[in-house]
Amino acid sequence: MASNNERLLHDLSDSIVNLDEDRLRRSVETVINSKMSAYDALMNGMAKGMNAIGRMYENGECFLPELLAAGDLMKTGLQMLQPHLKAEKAQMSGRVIIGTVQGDLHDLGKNIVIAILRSAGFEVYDLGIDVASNRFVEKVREGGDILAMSSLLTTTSPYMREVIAALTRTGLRKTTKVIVGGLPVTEEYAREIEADAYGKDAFDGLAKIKALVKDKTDWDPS
Ligand code: B12
Repeated sequence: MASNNERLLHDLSDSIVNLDEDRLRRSVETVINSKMSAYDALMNGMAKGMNAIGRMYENGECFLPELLAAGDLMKTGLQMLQPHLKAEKAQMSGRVIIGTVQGDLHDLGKNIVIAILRSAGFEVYDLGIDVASNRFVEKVREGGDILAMSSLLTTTSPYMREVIAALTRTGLRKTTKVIVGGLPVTEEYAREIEADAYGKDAFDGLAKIKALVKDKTDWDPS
């Protein structure tokens, strides 16, 4: 028999797949009043539903408006859960500039990364989606310790290399740590494009960013 937690995760996933906002809100309220972690609800409930409706879309079982509506529901759920996301506070905080790279409109994963970073005490500036390299560079120049980039498409992940090259050209690479993440990105790819770190998911990203900030603070450029 399914446990209460399993049932709740299933409800979260199912309400995304069936675009049922009332059921999603009720399920999220139940999570908030239960012992389940908000992150578990997000990743093992809602994100599973998102991936399931993505597969349905690929198989022609639903259409783009449904996929987009499911994305909006993910955002609603994330907003409700955000105050309840608990991450161990970072000992040293820093300013993170984040965005989804040019040509790419996927932001659900990036938004989860932002929510986790904020809950750990980081100041995060979100450049949004479809971000060109000059916008990343401008924002880093205004003051950023970490540049974080997201890409969900194999066609857009190479753009991360361009952004890193632009940072190098402008002399900002020396003082900025770069982390990359998203579905087609791997540890190996991050090394290849000379990023400083790769984050598999939001909590891995948080751990890597904490380490990068420590590295940056320990490092004396003189
Ligand atoms: C939802 C979705 C969409 C939505 C996006 C809505 C939105 N607001 O984001 C819409 C409908 C707009 C869309 C459009 C398209 N999509 Co789409 N989409 C998806 C889908 C189903 C889910 C992605 C998602 O949100 N997952 C849930 C989140 C929580 O997970 P996540 O994004 O992976 O993020 C986690 C980690 O990756 C990581 N992470 C992510 N970013 C970062 C950054 C940092 C710094 C760190 C540390 C970590 C990190 O942490 C996150 C949380 O743990 C995927 C399929 C899939 N299984 O992923 C396809 C998918 C990504 N899409 C795909 C495609 C092809 C497209 C389109 C080209 C479709 C088309 N033919 O029009 C367009 C492209 C539009 C564009 N220019 O970007 C392909 C990509 C294939 C490829 N090899 O490139 C996929 C894989 C589907 C498939 N199997 O074919 N899509």
